[in-house]
Amino acid sequence: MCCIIQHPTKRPHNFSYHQEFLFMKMSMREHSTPMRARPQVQTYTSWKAPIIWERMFDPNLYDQSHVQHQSSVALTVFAVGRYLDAYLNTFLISAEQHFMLALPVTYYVFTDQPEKVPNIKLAPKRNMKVMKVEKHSRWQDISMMRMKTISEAIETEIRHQFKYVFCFDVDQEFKGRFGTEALGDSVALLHAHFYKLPKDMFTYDRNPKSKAFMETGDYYYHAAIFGGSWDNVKKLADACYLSIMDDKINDVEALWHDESHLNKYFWLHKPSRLLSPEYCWDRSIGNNRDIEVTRLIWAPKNYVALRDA
Ligand code: UD2
Repeated sequence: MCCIIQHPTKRPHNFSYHQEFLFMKMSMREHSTPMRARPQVQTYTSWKAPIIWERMFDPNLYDQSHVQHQSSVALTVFAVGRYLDAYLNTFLISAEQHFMLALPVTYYVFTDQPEKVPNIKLAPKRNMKVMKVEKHSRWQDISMMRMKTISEAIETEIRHQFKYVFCFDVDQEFKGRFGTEALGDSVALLHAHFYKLPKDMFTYDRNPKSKAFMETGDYYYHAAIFGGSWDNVKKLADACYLSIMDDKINDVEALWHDESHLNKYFWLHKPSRLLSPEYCWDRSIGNNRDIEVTRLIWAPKNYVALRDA
């Protein structure tokens, strides 16, 4: 097995700065929130030995953990409007090279232009389903209403065929192994821009009128990736969608849209697995000595050209 999943309470002696930081934050939270249910947070981290191993071998060839877990994964991704031409091809081709290679995977591509979805050659036991969705006029609604679509797709299709669901932004490119080590009942991702910052700099929603309002939290999670067992992802999507609609009724919008609601949800319902920012890294971040493997990177953003008015 090439990966180490380290439980925070069993602290190894050779922690890197990043691992030390995560351990410290988890320990602080354990002590500071005694009345809350103790989170069973696990962190997947990079270690030198496994990385060397990864560079020498293709771990997916030896990865048989899915046989034990009988895992199958649905990946949802939205490519609406100009995002399809700009990002979808790269996202899918790179996913075929790195995402859960040992497992049966079906890509659920949600788009307003099904006829433009590229015809990607998929490996055996891997499929793609293209689902037509309405194009909301505001980009904020395209982003937020994904929660409703995800919930409906889980209810009608995914729950009958798959154990796990992973939900991705499309403007990303896989660069390294993103395998079974990332599976869990409820999976969240540390935001690359916030994981080293003090809590008072987290951009939670601070408007008491919004359902996403948070006075305090533990981490700042990134909405570009979340996942888990289908029932947990459905609960998350339903809760976020309900909060988003409550806000609409009350004429408020959370600061970071679906991401604000997702942060509130994971504050109240702790994830069981926490992915390091190496699972969604922004290469423009200068201080990256603690990130030894970048498994997925942000694609260049071009909001002016891609988001419709
Ligand atoms: C950030 C988060 C995103 C969400 C958003 C909320 C990143 C990488 N992602 O995204 O998860 O919380 O903030 O504001 O930082 N999309 C379309 N067509 C559109 C607009 C959006 O398909 O016209 C889809 C697409 O899959 C895209 C996703 O929605 O990746 C999120 O929208 P974004 O990438 O424009 O927002 P961004 O990068 O600020």
